[in-house]
Amino acid sequence: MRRFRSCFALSVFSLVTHYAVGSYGLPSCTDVAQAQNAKYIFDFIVVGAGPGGGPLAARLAESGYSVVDAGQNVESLDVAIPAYSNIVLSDPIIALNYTMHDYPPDFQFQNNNTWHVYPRAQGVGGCALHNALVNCMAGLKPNFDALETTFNDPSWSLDTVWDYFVRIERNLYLPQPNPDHGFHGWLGTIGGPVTPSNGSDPQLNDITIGLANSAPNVLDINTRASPPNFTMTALSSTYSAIILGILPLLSAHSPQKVLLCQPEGASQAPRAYGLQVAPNASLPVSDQFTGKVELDFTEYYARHEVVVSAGLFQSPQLLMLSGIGNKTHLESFGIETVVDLPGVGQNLRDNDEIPITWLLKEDPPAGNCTFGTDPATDPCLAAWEAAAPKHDGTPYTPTVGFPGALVWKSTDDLDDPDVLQYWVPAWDMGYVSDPGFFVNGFSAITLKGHASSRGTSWTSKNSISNQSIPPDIQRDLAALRGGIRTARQVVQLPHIVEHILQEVNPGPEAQTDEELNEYIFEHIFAHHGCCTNKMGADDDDEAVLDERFRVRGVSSLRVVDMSSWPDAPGFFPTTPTYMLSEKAADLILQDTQAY
Ligand SMILES: Cc1cc2nc3c(=O)[nH]c(=O)nc-3n(C[C@H](O)[C@H](O)[C@H](O)COP(=O)(O)OP(=O)(O)OC[C@H]3O[C@@H](n4cnc5c(N)ncnc54)[C@H](O)[C@@H]3O)c2cc1C
Ligand SMILES: *[C@@H]1O[C@H](CO)[C@@H](O)[C@H](O)[C@H]1NC(C)=O
Ligand SMILES: *[C@@H]1O[C@H](CO)[C@@H](O)[C@H](O)[C@H]1NC(C)=O
Ligand SMILES: *[C@@H]1O[C@H](CO)[C@@H](O)[C@H](O)[C@H]1NC(C)=O
Ligand SMILES: *[C@@H]1O[C@H](CO)[C@@H](O)[C@H](O)[C@H]1NC(C)=O
Ligand SMILES: *[C@@H]1O[C@H](CO)[C@@H](O)[C@H](O)[C@H]1NC(C)=O
Ligand SMILES: *[C@@H]1O[C@H](CO)[C@@H](O)[C@H](O)[C@H]1NC(C)=O
Ligand SMILES: *[C@@H]1O[C@H](CO)[C@@H](O)[C@H](O)[C@H]1NC(C)=O
Ligand SMILES: CC(=O)N[C@H]1CO[C@H](CO)[C@@H](O)[C@@H]1O
Repeated sequence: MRRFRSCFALSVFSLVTHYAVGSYGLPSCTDVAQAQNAKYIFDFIVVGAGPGGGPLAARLAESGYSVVDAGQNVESLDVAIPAYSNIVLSDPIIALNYTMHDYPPDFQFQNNNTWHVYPRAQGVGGCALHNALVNCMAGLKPNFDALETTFNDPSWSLDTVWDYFVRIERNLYLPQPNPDHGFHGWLGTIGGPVTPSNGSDPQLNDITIGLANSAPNVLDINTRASPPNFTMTALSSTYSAIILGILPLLSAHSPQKVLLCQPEGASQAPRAYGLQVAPNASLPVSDQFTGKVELDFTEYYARHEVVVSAGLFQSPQLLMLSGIGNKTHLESFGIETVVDLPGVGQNLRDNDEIPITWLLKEDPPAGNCTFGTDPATDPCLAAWEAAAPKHDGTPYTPTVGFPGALVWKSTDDLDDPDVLQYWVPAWDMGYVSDPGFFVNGFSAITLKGHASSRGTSWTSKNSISNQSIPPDIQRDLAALRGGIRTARQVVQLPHIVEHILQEVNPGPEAQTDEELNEYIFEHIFAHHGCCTNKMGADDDDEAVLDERFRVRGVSSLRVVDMSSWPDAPGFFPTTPTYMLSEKAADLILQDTQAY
């Protein structure tokens, strides 16, 4: 209870104050209710329509509640074709560029990526607008086992939560029925067990056969049972992000803070009753930001709840701007503390990824692709459009883009796989400023799930400054080195070796642990950041949320997005976060019926 002391002090204080007390305390909820402008009152306000907020907002609206959501609809080829995922990253309408400090300035290694941008997207779909659309449920058992144990609640078991995946999936690649998959949801999925693509490139077809031979148990990656330690899988991908046509959208409204009031009764926690927004204001990390201007504020009110789903950086920032966070930190920005919740912005986690790249002997047909917008000049786009609706067998088809993945345990003592390696028939050094480009590139990316690095997302009004702890944990580095070495063995297999011209990164001269470590430190990348408002038990001082996603010490306020996870979910976070969003919608609807 130590955590809530300041909020009790404040509630006693506000009993003797009145509405519009400004910085001296919270307005009384009774006064606020009378003052609310009916024009701007909704049942729920959801801030952010990414994988965390989108499905939840849609479910609340579907259940008859009025919901308002900040974000704009983006429709373009860039967000429809997974192969365009590198182009869409620089789309000025949606790009949000956060600055990331990988290592302390005095650390012996520095990342060789001069971009130093941590990409995020604004708009309906959130980062699902510009991500690689990988839909992967593997690696989640440790996450849900931990949640089940923390909350002593079987509704968090992987088996139970899996029902949400079945609910949302519209599987386009497996025969029905299948107890692990859904066929009627809103998330179209493609891919599945790998079959040599029937595309136009004999070289890639042959390599795919070689990859499949490297792990004879060709299994679906999205099954309730953990994938075996070394198995060939395929990644399935979505066509559609989130269909949110039913929502009234508030385009480009930038919330400044959550409005909080004090209910009658000293023992009651402050209540969230709305949002202060600045219409037409851009986030400082957006291309549309043209400098500081005087902001006009409008208030939107919520009859029931405010749900913050603005992603791993913006969600803790919004809480902090509302007076919810580490008291010492808030004071340093002159923000009055309503709830001293030191976990806000802490516990920044991510997956770690490291590429290994080769040149192939032949240029693949992707060499003819222009990644353009006109099928008349881009033969690959023409092929993609002609193959609608499934888009099978074209150079832009995601199953060609991801011919397969290997999943294994980095050490025998683990119960579940913690490493996933995906193969890309392209030059892929991750999200870097100057990746170089080779038409005949070929890459394997090793992704360490449940990585040990921790950081902080400290937030000031205009920037996100943060620090990640370098991956100096033996197990993480060993797992990444193991990935590079495994990939080198795989490309020696028949059907693959004859197509390899040469290894380029890190290059055959990097062999010892030390040489590989140096390469890893300089080229590690990640974009699955999370966990900055973690769910946790009552006795966990770092917990920001309880198991119903409620912000501790405040009523009618929840956080549902990547920041809600205590640990990075599995290997790819989007589909797990869609599930979280669906579960949160159920909990909110249950709790709302009780009003
Ligand atoms: C380049 C890249 C590739 C990726 N590839 C994959 C992949 O292949 N598979 C996978 O599973 N995951 C992938 N991810 C990760 C995944 O996309 C993210 O983890 C996920 O989108 C996070 O969801 P979210 O809802 O927490 O936040 P976000 O997706 O960041 O959504 C937050 C939303 O809130 C809005 N918002 C923020 N602040 C405000 C504000 N103040 N006012 C109003 N609205 C606001 C934003 O505009 C945005 O729409 C990738 C991520 C990146 C960046
Ligand atoms: C964000 O990054 C993209 C991709 O590199 C770039 O095109 C854009 O100019 C950047 N925007 C800002 C505001 O830095
Ligand atoms: C870092 O990048 C520069 C420029 O791209 C390149 O010349 C240099 O070799 C790189 N260093 C390493 C260690 O990869
Ligand atoms: C590959 O394409 C040919 C010709 O279009 C077709 O007959 C065959 O069935 C396809 N094979 C697969 C595995 O899709
Ligand atoms: C997978 O497990 C088997 C048997 O337990 C073991 O022999 C093998 O080395 C493991 N492979 C990897 C890549 O961990
Ligand atoms: C927002 O900008 C649009 C276009 O510039 C304008 O039409 C609209 O009135 C603005 N809204 C507010 C609330 O300022
Ligand atoms: C709060 O932030 C201050 C300043 O950064 C830090 O010293 C302190 O340890 C934090 N408190 C907690 C409980 O995390
Ligand atoms: C790519 O273009 C070259 C030259 O125009 C052509 O010979 C080749 O057939 C094309 N490849 C594919 C797969 O279309
Ligand atoms: C506020 C804060 O902690 N900022 C830090 C972010 O990371 C860089 C690099 O490690 C530090 O220099 C900043 O102080």
